[in-house]
Amino acid sequence: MVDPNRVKAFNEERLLDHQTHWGFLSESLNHKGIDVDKILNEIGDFQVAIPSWALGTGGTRFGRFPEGGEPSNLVDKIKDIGVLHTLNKSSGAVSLHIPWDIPKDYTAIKTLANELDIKFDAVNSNTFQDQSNNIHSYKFGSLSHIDAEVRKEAIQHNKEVINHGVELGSKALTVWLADGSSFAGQHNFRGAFQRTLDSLKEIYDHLPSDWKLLIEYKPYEPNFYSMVIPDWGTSHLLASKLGDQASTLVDLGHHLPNTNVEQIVSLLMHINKLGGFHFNDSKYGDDDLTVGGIKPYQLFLIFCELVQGMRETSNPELSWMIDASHNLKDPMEDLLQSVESIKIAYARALIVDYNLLKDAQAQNDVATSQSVLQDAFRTDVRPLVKEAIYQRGGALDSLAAYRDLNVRKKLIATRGLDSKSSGL
Ligand code: RM4
Ligand code: MN
Ligand code: MN
Repeated sequence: MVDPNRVKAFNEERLLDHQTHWGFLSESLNHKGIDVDKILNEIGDFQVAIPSWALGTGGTRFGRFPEGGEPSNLVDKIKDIGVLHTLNKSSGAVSLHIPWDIPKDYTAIKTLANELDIKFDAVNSNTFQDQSNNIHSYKFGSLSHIDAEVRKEAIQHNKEVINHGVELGSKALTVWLADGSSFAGQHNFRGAFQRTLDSLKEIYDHLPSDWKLLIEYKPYEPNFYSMVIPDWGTSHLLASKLGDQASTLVDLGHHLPNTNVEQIVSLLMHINKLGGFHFNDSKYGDDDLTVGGIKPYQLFLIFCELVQGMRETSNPELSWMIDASHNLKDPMEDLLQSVESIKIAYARALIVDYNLLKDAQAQNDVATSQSVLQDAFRTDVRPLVKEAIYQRGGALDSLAAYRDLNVRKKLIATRGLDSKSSGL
């Protein structure tokens, strides 16, 4: 684990440089009438959950090239998140995936997480793979399956996931279904939808009263003709039929190319039905690339809607999670970059002059509307994000600190080159 004193020493070397940049930026933000302390707090408070499967190297269906030193159990995974959080003070939550990461000793896991200032965010169920102890197969679906016995097993699994989450202090269950059909005629659409709704009702009835059910959607993959929950409309239809505790979860990669995700975010928040967010980036489909790596402007526009939604609607607090696959990079480096990207987009969205934007919109002044957004987007907010993290005790440059402290080398030395992480 990382010694906070090493982070301090690392920061000392960079402080002067940072202060020069921060001095300039804070002055110009003040000049624009922006409440800098308020924004610093908002950025500092923002925590993004790390999924328990993201600490290992991802792969494609062709191959996987691990770096070594991977955490092979939940304790090690939480320790790795502790390293990230010590460096960036922004990854103070874990999102567990069951059954890849079933907690064996709740008290021990909770104590460790508590020591590292890590909370338990949404728990994720998995009915997209058969597990060795499955009685039935999910080959032809789970909650939508034609056979009631298979549906029963999938429902029971989700209830067990809730029970694990209750023990740890989670407050939400995320359901992503791989259910669908790959050939025309394979499914009766209405039948598959109705069975899914009926199964979700049983899971919903098992939720504690202070829990949420977050429903993900995805247009294709692993099924390529139809998915039972292909889009936000279907997810919302299910959530609205289930009740107040159910809402839609937007995963950035789960859209057809060029979908206007920011509009989806805006409308879901307008009706208080946006429950959570999975961050990643993509060029073609569910590529699970580093968030902000390909389309940073889209990420910024999404954050503009999130910021306005958080200020102007009664949408409940969201569950934020990174949902990416790290094939080519050290997973921890990728996660540090992801969190930084998210905070940069958030910071840019926080400095938008929304009053000016609304005035311009009211006058149909299209050029000014665009300029207002681009003015914020083109501002280099990195010193703002650095300052927010620095004030919380994090590193001025988390990726450089990670490398400086030789974290991966040390993990390989203790865990070995072959240690493998559970997950996809
Ligand atoms: C899915 C979906 C889920 C995640 C799995 C691993 O595509 O994004 O959120 O749990 O992948
Ligand atoms: Mn997801
Ligand atoms: Mn996905």
